[in-house]
Amino acid sequence: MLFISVLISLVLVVPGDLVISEIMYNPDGPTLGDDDQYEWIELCNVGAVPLQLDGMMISDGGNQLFIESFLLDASSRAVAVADEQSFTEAYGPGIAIIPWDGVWTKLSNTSDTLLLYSSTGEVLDELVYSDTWGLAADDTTRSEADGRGSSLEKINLLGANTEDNWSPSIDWACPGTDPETGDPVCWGTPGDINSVE
Ligand SMILES: [Ca+2]
Ligand SMILES: [Ca+2]
Repeated sequence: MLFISVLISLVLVVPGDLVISEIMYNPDGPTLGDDDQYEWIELCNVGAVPLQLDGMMISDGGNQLFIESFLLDASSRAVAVADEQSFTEAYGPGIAIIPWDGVWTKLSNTSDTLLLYSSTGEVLDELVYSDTWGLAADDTTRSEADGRGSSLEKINLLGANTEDNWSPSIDWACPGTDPETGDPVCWGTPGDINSVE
């Protein structure tokens, strides 16, 4: 077992191995709750070998999340969450949660730059998102991901972090109704394949 651990720790993580695959930057207040309790960031290991995330960092230029020891299997996802108790109460048990130290890097509800660093300080992924991403053509108000219950999901995990490759989540575990539109309110797919992939 020690031998296996040493081998894994020697795997050099390079850009493209690990990606930011989904974010909940503006949780729906009426059905979910406050941002500082219910925001989360999903990472996906799109490589072929397990990755040790210990020493990696997520930052938006303000606060930093220092990721602690966590082994993410190949083709698997896990989430860094603002508040583990709130997250588990909302989504239920069984979703892999990435342990971190520091202060939650609160995700802007307008636009933000999210950076994922390797343990050696290399930028593994960079997401510059906006609350205009995913705004439906016939909607003049706000995107489903902007406080209406959906998360923002990456469509092609191997593609670029451009607006056309990210979309509000759809059709998964819709526990509420949008008070403005009457539409179902979903909360994304943390730890699971994205609804728009
Ligand atoms: Ca937010
Ligand atoms: Ca997901």
